[in-house]
Amino acid sequence: MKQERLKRVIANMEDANLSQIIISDPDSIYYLTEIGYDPGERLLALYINTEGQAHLFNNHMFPQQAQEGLTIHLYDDVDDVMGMVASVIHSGVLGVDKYLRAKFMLPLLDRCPGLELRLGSEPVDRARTYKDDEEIALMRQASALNDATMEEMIRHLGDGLSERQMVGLVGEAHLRRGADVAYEHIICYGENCSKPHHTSGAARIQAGEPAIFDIFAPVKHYWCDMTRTIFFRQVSDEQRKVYDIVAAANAAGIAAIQVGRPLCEVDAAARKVISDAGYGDYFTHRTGHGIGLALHELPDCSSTSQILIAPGMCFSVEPGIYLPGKWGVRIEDLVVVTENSVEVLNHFTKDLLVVDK
Ligand SMILES: [Mn+2]
Repeated sequence: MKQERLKRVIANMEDANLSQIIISDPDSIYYLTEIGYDPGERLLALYINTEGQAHLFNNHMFPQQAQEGLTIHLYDDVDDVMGMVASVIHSGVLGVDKYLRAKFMLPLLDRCPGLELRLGSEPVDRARTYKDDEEIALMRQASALNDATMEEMIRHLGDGLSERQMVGLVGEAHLRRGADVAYEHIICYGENCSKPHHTSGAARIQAGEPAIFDIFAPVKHYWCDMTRTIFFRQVSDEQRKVYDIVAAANAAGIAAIQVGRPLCEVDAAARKVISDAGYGDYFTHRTGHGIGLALHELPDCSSTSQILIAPGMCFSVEPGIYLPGKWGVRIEDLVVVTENSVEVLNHFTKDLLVVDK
């Protein structure tokens, strides 16, 4: 067990008035035990209570790792696993996280009459929001891998590959450099750049079009995520203008990061640059999202986020302008907040690039 992290989770449980919780989010289980995988339809669950007891329910076919302070309950596919869970919980209130499936939760209620369930994701999610030094080092490592991959990939822009083929090529490069898995990146060309969450398809790039490379992958469980917009062969005056506005919005968002201030101010700073330039209607999403063991996690960096910026937070700053029927530009970096400043985890250039071949 990661004892320091467990202490923080227990403190958060006390704040939330929860004496016991069941965690089924594999990332949260990994956070505390370094055991974490997608169990498919089977149960992988970690029970903890404020006395510091921890029980892991794990199918015997999956990875195990005995560790101090953790009781591991192995089960077989024919065992009554929810009966095993029921045998460790106390009566009263039980926090369950947002991912515990109804097929486990309802049988648990059947076995424990009078048990009161409450949403109990917050104690771990809040702990995960403030990365420790070990996690920050892993976030740096993941983004360094992403920087190198971006550098390599944009050289292939003129190879005639479809968006979908480019997704595959980026995935191979990520794996070759040490990513855990190849992921479904967002790669778009031309008009598809006007759709922030375009599904990469058959389009091939033409001269004068931008290409958006929004590439992400977990590396030793911690995610990188970066976006650059690159132009192919030529760039129009309007494209250059929009690019400069988005780059300025990205810089303004990063400059607004200040410990103790709410995250909505980061969104407001980025948004103001785009609105002042007359493109406010075309910046259609929040400025950023927290990232770590999950690609999207706390803290939210949107216009309504009152979460106060604090050391250890990692999140993206990714403003964009999307012109329907034409094209779009997005520029995304990850940042980590430190005691006295902000460290930008991505170092790949944000200068406007025109790739010729
Ligand atoms: Mn992102």
